[in-house]
Amino acid sequence: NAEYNNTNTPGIVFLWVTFGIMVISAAAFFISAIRARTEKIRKFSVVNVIICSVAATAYMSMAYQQGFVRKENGRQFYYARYIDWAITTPLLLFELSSLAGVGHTLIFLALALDEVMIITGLFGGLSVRRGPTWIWFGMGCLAFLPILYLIAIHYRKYLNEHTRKAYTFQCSWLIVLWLVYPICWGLTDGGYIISVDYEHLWFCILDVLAKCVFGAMTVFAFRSALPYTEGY
Ligand code: RET
Repeated sequence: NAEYNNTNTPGIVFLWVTFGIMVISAAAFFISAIRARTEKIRKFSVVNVIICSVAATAYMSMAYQQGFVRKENGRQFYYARYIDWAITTPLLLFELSSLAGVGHTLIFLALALDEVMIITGLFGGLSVRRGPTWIWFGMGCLAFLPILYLIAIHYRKYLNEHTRKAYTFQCSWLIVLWLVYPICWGLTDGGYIISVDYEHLWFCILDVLAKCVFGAMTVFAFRSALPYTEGY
């Protein structure tokens, strides 16, 4: 059924609104980067400029009804999301890792696992046969588990009295939101349970919370903790 498998007016509106939110957020983080008084605050601001600009690009491509392929079952598959996630989720993990003050080697490990998670989601979503779809999904979840272990448990060893509160909040926020993504994936690209318009709605809400709000918390709400983060 065409309405269910395609983006209709509501979906287009969600996509343009989210595009606008990403552009405004990128501009706010840019101003924060220019005005930052310490290099650490500037670093966190710049990471968020990149995250929101990349997301804005993906949202524009989807709002213009590009950035998708049509699967053999007739449903639109928006690969633009995965280009966005492949670039922005490592940056979000880099941001959280920098807040914890862990070294480059552990950051590298988290980012590599994150890439595996996103790319398996892409191949799972592209697959039309049901078997491979869920095998890919399982593999993505397998990559997600060690990421959760690293940020929820291992990274805590690196915290100091100044960063502990900020990290605990940001880490909890990230984990709660990131756990919703695979569920949403199961209902959309994986299981086709909900329509493409609702797919956009839920991913728009998640992306604004996981990128703009997450970044604003780090850069604005927890600004005073940033100079105390370890590393360069
Ligand atoms: C997939 C499917 C494979 C299994 C898992 C997934 C997790 C995705 C996540 C995405 C997070 C995206 C964010 C985007 C923008 O801010 C790829 C859906 C575990 C956690 C935070």
